[in-house]
Amino acid sequence: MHFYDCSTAPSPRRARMFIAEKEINIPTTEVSIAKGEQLKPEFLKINPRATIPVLVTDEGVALTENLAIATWLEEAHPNPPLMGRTPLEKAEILQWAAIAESQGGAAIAEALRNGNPHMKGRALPGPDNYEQIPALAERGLARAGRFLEMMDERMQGRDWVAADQFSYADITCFVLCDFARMIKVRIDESKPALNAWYTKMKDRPSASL
Ligand SMILES: N[C@@H](CCC(=O)N[C@@H](CS)C(=O)NCC(=O)O)C(=O)O
Repeated sequence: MHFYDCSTAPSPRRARMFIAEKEINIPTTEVSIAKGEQLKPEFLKINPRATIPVLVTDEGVALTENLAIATWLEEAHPNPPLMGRTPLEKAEILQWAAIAESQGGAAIAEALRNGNPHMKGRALPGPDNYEQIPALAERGLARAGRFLEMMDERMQGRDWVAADQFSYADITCFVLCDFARMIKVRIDESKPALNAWYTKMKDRPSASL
């Protein structure tokens, strides 16, 4: 196996946390998005869609989506279970990861990629260049704020995001909530339930990698 990581980006951080929580050692290569290494021919041979993370399996298959990486690792290394044990647990975990991606991750990316002058012409990840749309930056900012409010509501009276256990859903929600800092949307005492869970998540050794 080989893992392609980028220490500054949220999607690879999700996979990195998942691997760490599973206590698996995988040889890793850092791909710097800041230096544009994801667009170099060497990397495009590994993932033509030019995104990170990538986990290349022993069979040589490149898994380029967090869900694929997590699902595959869970099958190969079932303990500790991070994708749920019962059908309902599995469904709830996938549901909350999907909600976080569409309501949180997409909103934050919209705000950051359409508003940051360093991302001019790179409004979407991937091999093609897209121009920024300033109105999307504004909309993304508003949606990211709503995402944190929704997460605060979700965390009221619960320890974990889904299925009453630490899971892939917590990793996804934590990384995306944390990444909202990049657009100056922060978790604070105004969201006590979210803040308590976020503080607990931040203390996990996998969160500091
Ligand atoms: N759906 C993918 C998303 C991968 C993705 O968009 N990665 C971003 C970093 S967070 C990337 O590679 N960006 C490259 C770029 O900005 O050019 C996943 O689940 O991991």
